[in-house]
Amino acid sequence: MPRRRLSERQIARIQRIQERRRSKVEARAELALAQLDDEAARNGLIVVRHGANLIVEDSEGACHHCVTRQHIGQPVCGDLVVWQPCGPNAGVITALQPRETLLSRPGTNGQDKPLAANISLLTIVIAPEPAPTGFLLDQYLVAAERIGVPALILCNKMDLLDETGRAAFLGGLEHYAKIGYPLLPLSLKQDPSLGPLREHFASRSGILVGQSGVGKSSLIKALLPDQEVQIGALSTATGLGRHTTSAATSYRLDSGGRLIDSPGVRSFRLGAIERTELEQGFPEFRPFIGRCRFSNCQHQHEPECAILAARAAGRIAPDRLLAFQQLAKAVVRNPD
Ligand SMILES: Nc1nc2c(ncn2[C@@H]2O[C@H](COP(=O)(O)OP(=O)(O)OP(=O)(O)O)[C@@H](O)[C@H]2O)c(=O)[nH]1
Ligand SMILES: [Mg+2]
Ligand SMILES: [Zn+2]
Repeated sequence: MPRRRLSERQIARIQRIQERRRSKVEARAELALAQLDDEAARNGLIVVRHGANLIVEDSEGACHHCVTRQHIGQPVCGDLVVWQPCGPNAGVITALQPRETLLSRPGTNGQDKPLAANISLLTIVIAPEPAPTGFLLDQYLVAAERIGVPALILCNKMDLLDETGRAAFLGGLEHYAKIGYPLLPLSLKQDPSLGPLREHFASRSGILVGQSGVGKSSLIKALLPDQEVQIGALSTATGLGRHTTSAATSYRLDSGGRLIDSPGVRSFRLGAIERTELEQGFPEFRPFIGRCRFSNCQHQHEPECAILAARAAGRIAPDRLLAFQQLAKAVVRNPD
């Protein structure tokens, strides 16, 4: 269905309604707080956020429905917070702890929207079906480099390919492993135990990202059979609609690590970034950066371009250079 464009008046009206709603929640939070004493303040972790409603996990693993005070910022999944209980399994978030990392994606208004906080491993899930599109993988890898966390590439649903198809699929990705992004082929259908995967997540704070339908939630469900996780099978009750993940949700692993399931995307766009930042997002480019003849080299077809020379020498994969060139056109702020 084509998306309807809203008039400025309609947008202003929606904003006023949202503001009213926010003030109501804020008033509720303040009222609850007025009746509490500071001594009750506790630490917690945001499990999931649905608009103004958040679920906070306490240090014993129990979950509480919380509202938040507006002026403390926007807590997101994975954030560490201070909260005060008010009533059974309910509370008010009163402070946001400093974040170690923050993964964002651009919102519809052009501003970055925080997705998950404090992650220490970005896991990009791909599959033969739905087939990878639009340099999504490369964009996520740039995002990982920007926030300084390691990335892991999970190739799920390998059961859908025969031996030749599998060799072709994985062969096309081999260069990622060479530049330091581990590649883990798996099939939940054939090996639901996920042995090698568990090791990667042990005592880390991981997130699964990627296209809708690649099996992110299924992977979490297989790791945590006792938890309720929404899997995208067709609804058996109605035959309509898919249980696709709607909000980033954090799960506690037995190993002490955590894993965040995130809503699938059709495409991911890095927010507008500088060319130098995009270049740094391709770690295999780094030895060659600053060595081109022109200081503002676009690495397209300029003479004496060190990046093009590195591709010709087999030190940069052609697909990665192509991804860089496409992304440079799409996301670089003030391209010259
Ligand atoms: N053949 C095959 N199917 C799988 C495998 N893993 C998951 N699936 C199926 O893929 C479909 C989508 O799985 P989900 O786990 O909901 O995918 P998701 O990535 O969480 O999707 P979103 O929540 O929309 O982002 C389900 O029907 C799963 O049963 C696998 O290894 N092989
Ligand atoms: Mg899902
Ligand atoms: Zn160049």
